Amino acid sequence: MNRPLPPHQQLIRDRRWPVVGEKGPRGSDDLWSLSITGAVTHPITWSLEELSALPQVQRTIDLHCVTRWTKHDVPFEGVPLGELLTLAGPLPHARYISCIARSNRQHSSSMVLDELLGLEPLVALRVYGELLSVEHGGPMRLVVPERYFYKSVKWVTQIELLEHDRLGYWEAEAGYHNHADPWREERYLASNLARHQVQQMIDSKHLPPGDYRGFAANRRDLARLQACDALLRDADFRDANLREANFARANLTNAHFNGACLAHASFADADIEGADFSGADLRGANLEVASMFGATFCHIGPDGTLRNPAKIDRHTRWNNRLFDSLVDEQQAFIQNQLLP
Ligand SMILES: Nc1nc2c(c(=O)[nH]1)N[C@H]1C(S)=C(S)[C@@H](COP(=O)(O)O)O[C@H]1N2
Ligand SMILES: [Mo]
Repeated sequence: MNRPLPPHQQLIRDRRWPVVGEKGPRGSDDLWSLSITGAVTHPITWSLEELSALPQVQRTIDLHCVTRWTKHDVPFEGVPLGELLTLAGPLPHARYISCIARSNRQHSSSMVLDELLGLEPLVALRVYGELLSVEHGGPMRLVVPERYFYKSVKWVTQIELLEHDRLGYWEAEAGYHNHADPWREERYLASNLARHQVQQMIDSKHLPPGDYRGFAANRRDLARLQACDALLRDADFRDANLREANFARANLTNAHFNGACLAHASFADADIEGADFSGADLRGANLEVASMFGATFCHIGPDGTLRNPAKIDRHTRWNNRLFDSLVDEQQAFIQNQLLP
């Protein structure tokens, strides 16, 4: 059974899926409730007990994380958000919906109301027949089918209807696309870096700590680049010369390193979730990273053939503990390269 995957996603076959983003709510032992507020005729609050007593439905949903992993057929149970909203009665000018978490940073994400309802989202309380675990959003989380998983707010406690949109946490902080359709690969908004800024930093080969999302440096000569602590989500380093570059602690989520020379480069404690290293030269590189879910080191054709394998040698350093966080095919590829 080979169901199609959205573009550039990898399939997780385990029953477990990774914990992404915040790990827990604020005040986890206090009483839980869910409120619908804002542009509605009847603002309502349900306690967790009241929510659990409402009719529960089961929906089997595919999860698509923006950091390139997909997990099929996860059976969630809970209350359809649409039914809760009907009880609250959205006012005619309510066009957007913001879902707010009970977490330290008041995490939130928003969507166009009609569009969200069309996707039949769930306020989920259970998964695989058991209560949601805390790190996966228990006791209650939103689950939005057909959108990248960042729209599915964990520990949801308030749902606010709005006339004007209010960007969510990842959308505002990380430049994640506000529409988030995985089939159209709506991962990021375009970078807002000006070309002359990029050129200046390329010339100096120095990126002071800062936000360089979508940094366009493909084919550039950036040997010995200093980019410690830089935020380089979705950066384009394809076919660049990055020999001995230093990316210590950088955030390189979904960065593109295809075909780059990274010999003796350092990624110490960096985040390379969803980054693509296919065809890159990683000989002597330090990949003792902090996190690498969804990273790619070679492409695998439909018939199982390897395409564009990264060059790895026995001087490439790994955080072996994290091999488990790669999908099976990527793990197997690296382990084969490490055999004597
Ligand atoms: N409160 C809260 N909800 C959140 C996030 C977060 O950081 N805080 N991260 C989002 C992202 S990016 C993803 S991929 C999913 C991860 O859910 P999981 O930890 O169950 O995999 O939750 C989403 N909901
Ligand atoms: Mo995500």
